[in-house]
Amino acid sequence: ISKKPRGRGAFIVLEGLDRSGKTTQSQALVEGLRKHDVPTEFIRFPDRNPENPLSKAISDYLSSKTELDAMTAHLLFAAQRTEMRSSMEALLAAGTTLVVDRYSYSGIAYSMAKGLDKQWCSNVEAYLPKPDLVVYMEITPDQAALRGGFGEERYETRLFQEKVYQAYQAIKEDNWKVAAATENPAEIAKGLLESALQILDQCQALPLSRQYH
Ligand code: NYM
Repeated sequence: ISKKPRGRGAFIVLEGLDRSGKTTQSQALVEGLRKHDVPTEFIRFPDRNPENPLSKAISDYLSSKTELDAMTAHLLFAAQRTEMRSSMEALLAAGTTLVVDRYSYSGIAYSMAKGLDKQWCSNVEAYLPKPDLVVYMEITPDQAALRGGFGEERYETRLFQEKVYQAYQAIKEDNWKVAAATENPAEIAKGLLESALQILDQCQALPLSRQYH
């Protein structure tokens, strides 16, 4: 079996409001890439593994079992990304592409929605690896609300989602790929796979860079 030798993997992130379809699309993208013989792993933030102390602290916070100061909560989510950093970098270096459901931008957007300062929130993320591709699943809070009732978790209210939406508008970078979340899911998946394969080709020659540094 002859496979094209590959350099490093691509670091691909999906972002968006709750109910924007990120998880469905991330999983479709993983499948699509694997069908193209691209070694791919799926990661999500927050990770919810109950065996891991950081994950447990986050789950308890999201289910309102615990309360935390807004800055402390921000640091907790960022701590999980920091904890994962070396294993993510090792996978990428070994040629594995990572499809990541939420990353620093969720951290920043959800904390800004609570009134925290964008710069302070970003600083905490500064030394983490920067994605090669960020896909933003664009959906308005109105459209998201049409997808059925929100869940029970912290942040899953209409008013809060409105603030998160504004925060995403404020942090969106020019090179993000914006996908209309209300389009046909198969069409979205096709577009994302094309972008991912393209970025995979381009990023081979480039070192991984840092978020805001
Ligand atoms: N969330 C997620 C944050 O507030 N900060 C973060 O850094 C990350 C990664 O967790 N409402 C919030 C956004 C979501 C919640 O995410 C759980 P999901 O994708 O529903 O499991």
